[in-house]
Amino acid sequence: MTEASLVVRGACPHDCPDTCALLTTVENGRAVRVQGNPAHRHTDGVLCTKVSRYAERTHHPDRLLQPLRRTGPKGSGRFEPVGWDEALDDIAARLKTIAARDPQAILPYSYAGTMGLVQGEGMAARFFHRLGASFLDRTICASAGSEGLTQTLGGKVGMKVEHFAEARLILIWGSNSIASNLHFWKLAQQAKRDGARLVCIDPRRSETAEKCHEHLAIRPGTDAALALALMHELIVHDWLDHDYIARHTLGWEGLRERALQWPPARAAEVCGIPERQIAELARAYGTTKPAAIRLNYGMQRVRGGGNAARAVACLPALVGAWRHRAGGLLLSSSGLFPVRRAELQRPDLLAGLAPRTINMSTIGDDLLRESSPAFGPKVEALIVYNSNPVAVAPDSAQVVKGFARDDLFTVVLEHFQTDTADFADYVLPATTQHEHWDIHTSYGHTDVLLNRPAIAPQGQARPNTEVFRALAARLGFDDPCFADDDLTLCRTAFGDQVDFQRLLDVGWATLPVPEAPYAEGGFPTPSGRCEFHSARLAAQGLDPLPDHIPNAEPGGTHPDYPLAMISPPARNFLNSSFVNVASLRGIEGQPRLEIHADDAAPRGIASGQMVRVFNQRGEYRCVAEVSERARPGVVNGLGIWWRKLGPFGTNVNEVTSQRLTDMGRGPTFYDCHVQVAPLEASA
Ligand SMILES: Nc1nc2c(c(=O)[nH]1)N[C@H]1C(S)=C(S)[C@@H](COP(=O)(O)OP(=O)(O)OC[C@H]3O[C@@H](n4cnc5c(=O)[nH]c(N)nc54)[C@H](O)[C@@H]3O)O[C@H]1N2
Ligand SMILES: Nc1nc2c(c(=O)[nH]1)N[C@H]1C(S)=C(S)[C@@H](COP(=O)(O)OP(=O)(O)OC[C@H]3O[C@@H](n4cnc5c(=O)[nH]c(N)nc54)[C@H](O)[C@@H]3O)O[C@H]1N2
Ligand code: SF4
Ligand SMILES: [Mo]
Repeated sequence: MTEASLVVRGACPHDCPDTCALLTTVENGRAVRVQGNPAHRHTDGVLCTKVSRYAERTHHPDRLLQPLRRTGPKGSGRFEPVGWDEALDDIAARLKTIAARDPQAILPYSYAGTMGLVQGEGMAARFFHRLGASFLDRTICASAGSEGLTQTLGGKVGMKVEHFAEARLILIWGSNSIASNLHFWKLAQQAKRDGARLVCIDPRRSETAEKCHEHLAIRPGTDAALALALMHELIVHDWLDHDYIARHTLGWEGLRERALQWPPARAAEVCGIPERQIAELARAYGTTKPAAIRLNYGMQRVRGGGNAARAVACLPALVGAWRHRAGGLLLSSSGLFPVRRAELQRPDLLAGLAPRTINMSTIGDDLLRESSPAFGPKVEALIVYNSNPVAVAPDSAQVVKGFARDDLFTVVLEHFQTDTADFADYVLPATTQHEHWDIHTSYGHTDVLLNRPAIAPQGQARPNTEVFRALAARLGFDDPCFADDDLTLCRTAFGDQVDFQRLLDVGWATLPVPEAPYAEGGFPTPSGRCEFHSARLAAQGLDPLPDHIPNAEPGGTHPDYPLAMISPPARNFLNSSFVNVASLRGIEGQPRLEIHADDAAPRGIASGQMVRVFNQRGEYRCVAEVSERARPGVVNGLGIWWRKLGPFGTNVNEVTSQRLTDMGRGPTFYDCHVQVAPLEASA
C-alpha cells in the first residue's frame, strides 16, 4: 500500500442473491482494486469475475460524466452537453406542466441496477409519491415465484443459506448457481465433499448442471408436473411425515388427490425425461435427511410460474424437511428483513391520491396506449433509473416503438449510454456504488450491509437521491423529508431494528433468524401452516391447489415455430450490466444460441455460424453453438446483450412476449417459441 492508499468497506449493489461485502482499495482518488471481504462469512473473501473487475466499470472511459440533452432523433444517441441547473430546470418545468393536467401521466421506471434501499426506492419513492405519479408494478424478475412462495409459506422466507453445507441431498432447481449464486455453490460443494448428493433440475445443461451428480433436463415450464409426480411417489411409498403434515399444513386431502393424478409416467411424458429419473429422485427425496431445495427464479419465467413455485414449495412439508436446520427450501430470504418502507418511502405523501399502476413487464404495450377510462391517461413522461428497459423488457419491437414516441418526455439516470439512454430527452450521469452511500438487504442470506463511498463522484455524476431532491425543490415540495441526506436515509431504512453503529464499524449486521425457522410450523401464512390449499388464491378466483399449467408457447406444437427458447443470463454479465466492459465481453465473445445437434443438423446449422432466431414478434441474430448444453427441442439464447453491441442491433428480447404469469403479473421470458435458420439461406 502506498501512503495515499486506503481500503473502504462496501456492499455489492447488484441483483444477485449473494450481496457480497466489498473491500475497495483507493489510491490517489481512484478505485484500483475490489476484493471480497474475508471477514464477512458469506463473502469469504471471494467475488465473482464480474465484480472483481468493478474498478474497470467505475473508471470506464465511457462513463457518463455530464448531463446530456438530445439533439438527434430518438434512438440515434446524438446528444449535447448541458449544465445540471439547465437540465433540472427544464425537466422540472416539463413535469410540472404534465402534473397540472394529471400526474399519473408521469411514470417512474426502475429496477435493480442497484439493490440499495437508498439509491433504489428511497428519495425517488418520496418524490413520486408526493407528485402522485403512476405506480410501477416491479414484476420483471421474481413476482410469480414470490407470489407462489408467499401463498404457500407466507412470505419470501426459507432456510438459512449457510445450513445447505450440512444437507445430505440438495436439489438445485431452476438455478445456475455457479453463474448467479456463487457463494451458495461453495456451500453445496462443501456438502458434496461430506457425502451429499446434488441434483440439478434445469432444461439447460448449465455450468452447474454438469457438476451435479444428476441432471434432470426437463422441458421449460414443466416443473409443477415434476413436483406433483414426486408427491405421487412420496404418497404411494409412504415416505411422508404424517405428524408434520397433520400439525403444520393446510389442505393435505386436496393436494393428495391432485398428486395422485400424476404418476411418474405421466410427468415423464410432460417433462420429456425418463420415468426412472423421476422415481429415483422421489426415492432420494423421500428417504434422505436432511434434504434441502435451492429453488431459484429461473423456473418461474413461464405462464405457470407461480403454480410451479407453489408446487415445489409444498415438498419440504410433506417429508418434514423443515424439522432440520439443513432441510427445507430457499427461494428468497428478502422477506426476513425488517425494512421500514413507510418511513423510507413515505407513501403518506400521496395525501389521499390513489394513482393507477403500470406493470413494468408490459411497458411495450403500455407506452403505446392512448388515454382511456380503463387505462387512465396516456404516458407522457418517463423517468428511468437503475434499469435498462429497452434491452431487458420483453417484446423489443413494441418497447422500442414506445420509447421512440416523439410525444414522450424521457429522462434516464445512468452510468453509461445504454440502449435506453439512446431514447432519452435528457441523460443524467449517476454515481456508482463506489461514489455513494447505501444500505442493503439480501435475498440469499440474512445480513444487512452498509456501503460507504470509496471515491468522489466521477465528473459531474450525482447520486439518484440528489437528482430527486433537486427536482423536489424545483417543484416546491417542502416536506422536510426531502432534505434528508443519504446517511440519514441509510439510518431510516431499519431504524432501531439494526445496530447502525455496528454497520459503521464492521460493515454488516446479521439478523436474528432462528436456525430451523419452521421446525415447529409457525409459517407466516394466515393459518400459520404451510398452505397446500390457499384460501387467498380461491378468493381471487384461482385454483387454490398447485397444478401444472402448460407453457403458452411450449415448442413442438406451432408449425412455424417448433423450438422452445429460454434465455438465461450469460455468466459474465449481470442482466445487461457489464456488457460494455471490454474484458468481460471478451470472455463472452458474441451473443450465442445453444442448439442441440438434432435440431441443428436438419437446419444446416453448424457451430460458429450466424443464425436468425425468429417468431411472430420479431427476429434477432446471433452465433449458433451446437452444444449438449441444449436439450433437443429447446434452444438457449444467452442474455442480455445491449442491442447496439449485438449483431444488427438486436438482442434476445426481440422474440420474447409480454404475456404474463398465472400469479404475480410477471413476465414469461422462458415461455417462447421460435424458429432458427442460418442467416445466409434467408438473406
Ligand atoms: N452471472 C449472473 N448472475 C446473475 C444474473 C446475471 O444476469 N448474471 N442475474 C441476477 C438476477 S436479476 C437474477 S433474477 C438471478 C437469476 O438467477 P436464477 O434465479 O438462477 O435464474 P436464471 O439464471 O434465469 O435461470 C437459472 C436456471 O434456470 C433454468 N431454467 C430456465 N427455464 C427453466 C424452467 O422452466 N424450469 C427449470 N427448472 N429451470 C429453468 C435456466 O436454464 C438457468 O440455468 O441471478 C442473478 N445473478
Ligand atoms: N430475455 C430475458 N430478459 C430478461 C431476463 C432474462 O433472463 N431473459 N431477466 C430479467 C430479470 S431477472 C431482470 S432482474 C431484468 C433486469 O433488468 P434491469 O434491472 O434493467 O437490469 P440491468 O440490465 O442490469 O440494468 C440496470 C441498469 O441500471 C444502471 N445502474 C446501476 N446502478 C445505478 C445507480 O446507482 N443509479 C442509476 N441511475 N443507474 C444505475 C446500470 O448501469 C444498468 O444499465 O431483466 C429481465 N430481462
Ligand atoms: S454479483 Fe453477486 S457474487 Fe458477484 S460480487 Fe456481487 S453479490 Fe457477489
Ligand atoms: Mo432478476
